[in-house]
Amino acid sequence: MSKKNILVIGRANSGKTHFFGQLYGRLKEPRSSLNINGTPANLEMLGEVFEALSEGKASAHTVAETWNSLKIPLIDENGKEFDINWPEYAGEQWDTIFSTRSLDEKWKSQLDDSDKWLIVIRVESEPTFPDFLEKLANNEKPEKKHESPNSTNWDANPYWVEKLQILLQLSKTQIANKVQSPKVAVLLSCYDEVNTENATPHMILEQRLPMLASYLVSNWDEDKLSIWGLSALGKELTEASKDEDFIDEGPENQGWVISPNETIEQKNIDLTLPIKWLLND
Ligand SMILES: Nc1nc2c(ncn2[C@@H]2O[C@H](COP(=O)(O)OP(=O)(O)OP(=O)(O)O)[C@@H](O)[C@H]2O)c(=O)[nH]1
Ligand SMILES: [Mg+2]
Repeated sequence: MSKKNILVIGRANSGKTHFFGQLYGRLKEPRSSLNINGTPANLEMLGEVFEALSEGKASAHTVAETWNSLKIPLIDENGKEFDINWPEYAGEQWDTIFSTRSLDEKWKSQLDDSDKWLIVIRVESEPTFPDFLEKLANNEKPEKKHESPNSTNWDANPYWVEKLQILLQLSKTQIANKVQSPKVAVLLSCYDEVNTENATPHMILEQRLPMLASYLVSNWDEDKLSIWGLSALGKELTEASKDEDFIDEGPENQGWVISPNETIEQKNIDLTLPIKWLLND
């Protein structure tokens, strides 16, 4: 049996916890392409999100110090067994990693043990500064800002490229040739917020974060990179909502994923697909 850790990389409020809760529900559905194969030990760490979703509301933001990981035994359609270790933490921890360019012990061992990265990006909330870039292109001086750069006032393009470069360096990955390992799945989260028309997830990433898209494509082996659209909830929920679809049909019938070469017309309810792709060698 192979043991696999997935490094989940995503900012605060990008949808990691709700995806995790929904993914777990899907793993229990026989119609999914990956299924749970036993009961994880510390499932109570997901209790809050399960309870909130069954009441049709959103769960709270993950508390800053949180660092948990859930070991989930899985089995795929062909009877192949895996164990994945899924980290649950507050996205704001990336701010420290980004500004200090270093990892503490917990993160370091997580990085060393993961050869699969799941990058969660809520494209509609990523800050980009097209005006600034336009000024640079026209040789105009951008207004001087007095604040020093931090992870929230960077344009999302250089922010993500920088972050991935930091991680590649800390994981001692050679980039002279195209990266084969870690394998990377990018999930464009809260995809229900995005006006996609006929575009595939890859085209949306190119439109919204062109520098990140070209960085990924030029540095990763094409078989080791895939870009998905993900709506774990299918819609926005708040901590006060009592959504009837969630209450009546159940959270397991809400949410969808768009495969790399498909469009919003081809919503697939099987949220396990990106994980299955990551696990297949
Ligand atoms: N529209 C929409 N909103 C979503 C979806 N998934 C999550 N959200 C909302 O996004 C907010 C943040 O989601 P979380 O899952 O808590 O985000 P997180 O990445 O775990 O954030 P931290 O715990 O702060 O790191 C919540 O208020 C959810 O209601 C989705 O599929 N669609
Ligand atoms: Mg969270």
